[in-house]
Amino acid sequence: MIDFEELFRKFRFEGRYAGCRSYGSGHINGTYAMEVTDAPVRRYLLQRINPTLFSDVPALMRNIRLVTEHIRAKVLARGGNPDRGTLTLIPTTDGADAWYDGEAYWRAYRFIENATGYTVADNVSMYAAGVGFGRFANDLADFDASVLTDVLPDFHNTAKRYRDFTDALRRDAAGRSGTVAEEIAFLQARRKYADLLTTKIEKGILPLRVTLNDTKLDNVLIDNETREAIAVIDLDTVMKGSLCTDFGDAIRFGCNSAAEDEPDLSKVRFRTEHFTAFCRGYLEELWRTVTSEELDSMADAAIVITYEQALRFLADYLDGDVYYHTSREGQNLDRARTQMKLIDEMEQKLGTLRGIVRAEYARAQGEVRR
Ligand code: ADP
Ligand code: GN1
Ligand code: MG
Repeated sequence: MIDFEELFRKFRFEGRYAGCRSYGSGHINGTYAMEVTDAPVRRYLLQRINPTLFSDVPALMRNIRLVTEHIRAKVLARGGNPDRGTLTLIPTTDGADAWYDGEAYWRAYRFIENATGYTVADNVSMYAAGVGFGRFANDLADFDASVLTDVLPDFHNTAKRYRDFTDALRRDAAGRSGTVAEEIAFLQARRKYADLLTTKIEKGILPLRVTLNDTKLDNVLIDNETREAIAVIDLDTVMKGSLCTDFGDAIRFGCNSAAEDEPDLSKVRFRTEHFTAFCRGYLEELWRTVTSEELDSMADAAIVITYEQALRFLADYLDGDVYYHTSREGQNLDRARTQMKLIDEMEQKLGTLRGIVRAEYARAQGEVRR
């Protein structure tokens, strides 16, 4: 049992402890809303950082502090509210970024109220997410990526993810490989995707920038009233990477008409109008920054990153569900299958998707110049 009242005393919170409940839909950390009374704020966001995954939490927290300070200055410079425009860390009573309980680190943020992280998108939230992630990339365009620690090396190295998948298959730790022959064959037949982005990054064709590396739609908070993007959250994976990876991951998640773990595949469709909406917001923010190689790789990156995620989900299913939080049997397999359905649809529409990227880029240029 976690003693939340004791945890409350470890941070420089205002007010008095009034309760704590599990919160949000993340797959990695333990997230809680800590309620307080007698304070100007109603609650704080408290997280138990996944200790199996993150071995160097002080370095990770330093990354987050540096990046949020940088964005904070940008938000202030454009006259915005920095308490809503980025995450604000609440220090521990000792002035540290996180508190260690002997097993795991805990951290706390200001709670960004009246905002939602969507798990299934509509057009408006996809456009807003495009703006939010695009602005994030722009705000960090002048940030020196070399000062950040690579907390999860090879995180978006698809070739490495393919090798990990092959290892999981060989181990077959949960004895499940015989039941997913069709899924395994689907991924093996598309082996070419494993090298597509990785090679371009290694050769320097795609430049390295500061990227989020986890641009799920629910990692950008959208204002409940204005429906505008407020802040990008979930900064654990901020590292150097390619813009195409962030773009592809956002499309993978946001263009799905159903939830990531939807068991009924007839509900899972790739929403081309969401693709257009995201490109619009993203390129309105980033058209001055993107290179023509990045533009040319964006639509393909959506397939590659969806493929990478399918490898990861299926590998975790084969391993016996040890990485992603699951709440039911077969959830990681359902997740892998939704990714495969999306890949199949994107493959059929690839020409159209490439055209949309170009058209939205031209539109963004024209809109701003007009
Ligand atoms: P995970 O790494 O497990 O995905 P996140 O950092 O994304 O964890 O947090 C989980 C959820 O908690 C988010 O999807 C979002 O809904 C919510 N959340 C996170 N930080 C804040 C915050 N500062 N204010 C309000 N909600 C937040
Ligand atoms: C995890 O933390 P969360 O739920 O935003 C994962 C991502 C995956 C995603 C799939 C650190 O994201 O890489 O794309 O699940 N994060 C980590 O839903 O592994
Ligand atoms: Mg998250």
